[in-house]
Amino acid sequence: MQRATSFVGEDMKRILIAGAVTAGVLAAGATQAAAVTNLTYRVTVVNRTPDGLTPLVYGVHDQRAHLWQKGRRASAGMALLARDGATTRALGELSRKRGVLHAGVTDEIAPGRSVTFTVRATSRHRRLSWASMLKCTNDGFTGLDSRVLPIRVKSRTRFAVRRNIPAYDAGAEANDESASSVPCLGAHGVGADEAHDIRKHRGIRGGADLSRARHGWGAYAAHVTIRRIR
Ligand SMILES: [Ca+2]
Repeated sequence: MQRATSFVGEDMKRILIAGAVTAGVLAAGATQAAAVTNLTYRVTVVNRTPDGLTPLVYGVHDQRAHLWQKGRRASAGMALLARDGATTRALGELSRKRGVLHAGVTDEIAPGRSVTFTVRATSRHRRLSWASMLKCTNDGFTGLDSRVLPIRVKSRTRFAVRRNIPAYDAGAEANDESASSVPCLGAHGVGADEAHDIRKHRGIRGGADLSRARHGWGAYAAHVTIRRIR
């Protein structure tokens, strides 16, 4: 009887130890959860091309998600965005990816003008991606891929990420520069397919319906400023 009591006592001790370990794990988890910081950023994108930029598709995410990547094939949604400025499919794709905190669409940007939008992030979801089509191209776009957002704020006015951004070729549509396939020339729908990885855009060649002098954009297609505001 005494032995049985002792056995129960040992069991109780194990249960108490297990309970203490579980409580410790839960407490550690709670500490980690509490350590997540909410962050808010203001993003301004300036159109540096002589023609329009279509509405931006953007998202805030962790290291798992990408909207597009240089050197990789464009997704179906990104191909549609780059070929025709269509945002619905790209936004849907991005919204459903693992690690995405939130995603959205801005207004379009006229030449020389800008769009400003606010994004919320956390210390765990602190990367920004976006893309916008250059309307006077076949499948040219500009944007950021998984840009890490700054966490320190030196001052509200002085600290920001500022960056010039080139244009990329989505590798989905041949660059025929034809009025039958370039949206800014009145085309609806898309031109002939091509299939290569996303790469830096080689610019307007001229000789068809686009002119390098009128539609070319030089080294950069956009300028972005990212400022933490909270
Ligand atoms: Ca192309």
